[in-house]
Amino acid sequence: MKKSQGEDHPKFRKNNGIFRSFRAILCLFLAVSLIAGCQNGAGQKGEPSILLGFSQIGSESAWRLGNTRDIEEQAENYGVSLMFENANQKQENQIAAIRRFIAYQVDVIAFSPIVEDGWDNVLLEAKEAGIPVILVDRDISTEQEGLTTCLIGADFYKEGLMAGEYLIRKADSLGLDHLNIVEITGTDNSTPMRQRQAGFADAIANDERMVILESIDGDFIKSRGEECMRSLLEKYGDEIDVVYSHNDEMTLGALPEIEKKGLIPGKDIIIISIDGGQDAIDVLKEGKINCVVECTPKLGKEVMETAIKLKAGEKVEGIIHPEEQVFSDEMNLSEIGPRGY
Ligand code: GYE
Repeated sequence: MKKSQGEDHPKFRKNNGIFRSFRAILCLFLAVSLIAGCQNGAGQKGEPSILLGFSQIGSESAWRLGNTRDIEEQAENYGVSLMFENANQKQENQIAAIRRFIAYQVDVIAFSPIVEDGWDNVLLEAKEAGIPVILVDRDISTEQEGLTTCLIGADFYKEGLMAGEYLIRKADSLGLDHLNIVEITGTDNSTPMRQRQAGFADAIANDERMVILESIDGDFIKSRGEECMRSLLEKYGDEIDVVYSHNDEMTLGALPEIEKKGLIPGKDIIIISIDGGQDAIDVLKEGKINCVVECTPKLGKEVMETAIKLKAGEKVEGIIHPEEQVFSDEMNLSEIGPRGY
């Protein structure tokens, strides 16, 4: 082939070399950015990459740890880049985390509000920044419109109802005509606390056998469950017929206190719990808990699917409640499989 003029000139050869290495560097750069793009959240099925800021409440329970694990696993499955922050049980830490997400210009913010009040300012800031917000697990209380896009979490009122309905069936089956109930509640002013209390109260409202002696704040924490049970036993002794506890952690804290008083949980006192984590199910199988209403922490799949839709500007459902069931001494307990949290 005819060489163009001057092609063999040393200067040209040199330039050609530079061009070749430039091309090689360019190819390398493109390849690296492509790989980085895939790892950085380009979805498996070619969805656009998305950055999700998630503010978790803390690590107070097996439920919460299971929820965190699930969010992290599902973010990976869906190719969503996750900025995860743990607020260690403090609302101000959650507010600061949301402000960092806004400053970082994440695509979507998701968070589990520890309590219902006090979110307006920070959520208005997110709205002004044009960042959609997903409520995970718990709800907020606000007069403002359009601060959040949707709520993905359990129907806590229904959980409370199911707990109350179980108790009515249990009283019927034992032929009891009076039951003194103590209630150990979750974090004051949190959605699960308010609704689990309301659902339970409504379920037993028309049953004259049921008397709630006291509701006491156990903050969803095991050590608080222990303290609450100790003080309830000091106050009411063996008058207590039923313990209705808003989560497994507090239940597991309360049981040894009952045993220390020489009473047998599950027999002398009917024990009702909520969550359905492995530890509580094991104790249910031992007979020391009578009923556990399930509350699943596995919300990650819905959170990721919703975040991807929001990033794409699509409409999302206002409320997503997972299906839940009741585990109790009315059923064949060997049928309950591993819980995964
Ligand atoms: O029941 C409790 C956790 O908000 C549903 O919070 C959640 C509750 C859950 O700490 O164990």
